[in-house]
Amino acid sequence: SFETILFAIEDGVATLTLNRPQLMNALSSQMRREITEALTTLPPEVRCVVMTGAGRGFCSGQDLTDRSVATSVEATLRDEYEPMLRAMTDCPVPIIAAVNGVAAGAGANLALAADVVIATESASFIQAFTRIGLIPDAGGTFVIPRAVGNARAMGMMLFAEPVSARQAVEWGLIWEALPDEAFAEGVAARARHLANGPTLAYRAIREAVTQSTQNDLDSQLALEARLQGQAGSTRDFMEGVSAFLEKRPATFTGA
Ligand code: T3D
Repeated sequence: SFETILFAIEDGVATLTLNRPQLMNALSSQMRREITEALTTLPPEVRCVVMTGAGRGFCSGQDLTDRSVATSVEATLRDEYEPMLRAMTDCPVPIIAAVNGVAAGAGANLALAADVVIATESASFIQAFTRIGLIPDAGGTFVIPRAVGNARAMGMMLFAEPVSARQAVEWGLIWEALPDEAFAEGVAARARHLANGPTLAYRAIREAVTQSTQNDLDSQLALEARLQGQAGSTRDFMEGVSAFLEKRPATFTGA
């Protein structure tokens, strides 16, 4: 069992809640290890993960009270942040970041590493790093310029100002911003949708979209053919086509 996160599974949805609300869910070493462990040991019934934060914030990034002077920042990134980010990008099922409040520093980039980011309208995203003399990490320099272009990425990173959830949607940084009162039910509906969907197709989509940043068109078309070959041999594909022809909703099992 975990001490810094809550982890609960219901109807195929695993909810991972960062749970140090007194520090706006700052990432301690233990929390990074617990997130990594939770995501790499998901039971097979889990078909969607929701990551969220306890209290009024999502995550304030590196716990600035947890730094041992002896540990180098480089080693922390390599040994703890990178495995955590990898556990997200290698996760066999889709991850929704449900950004319930401010997401700062590595906390913002943790959210942006999810497949889908849904924020409450009062949330914001802050590349806070330069305020303390650091550079964006936890994948931020990879994801952000690709999502919003260099002009906005550089502005976010150099000025370290909060970007509101609505602005983040307008810029294409996140999927959706919901009014605070509709947030919990909106996230739950999206999670149910994914947990009842064609899980193997979702995984292949993530792979194709990830590879597209490196591939030329020929390689990407070849990759699509290979991944579609996999999707086309799933039971979910047979079911999807049968359901369409029989004019009924499909029942996907993730196989
Ligand atoms: O190894 C390495 O260091 C490399 C890795 C670096 C990765 C990084 O993430 S570096 C960036 C670290 N994060 C930050 O610099 C953000 C720091 N926090 C803030 O800027 C603000 O707290 C927030 C914008 C997140 C929220 O502001 P606000 O006004 O809503 O809340 P608050 O009052 O500032 O915070 C509430 C409490 O949480 C407060 O404690 P207190 O006064 O009630 O005892 C505050 O000190 C604490 N807290 C917030 N963020 C952190 C934190 N404590 C430790 N670490 C934090 N990151």
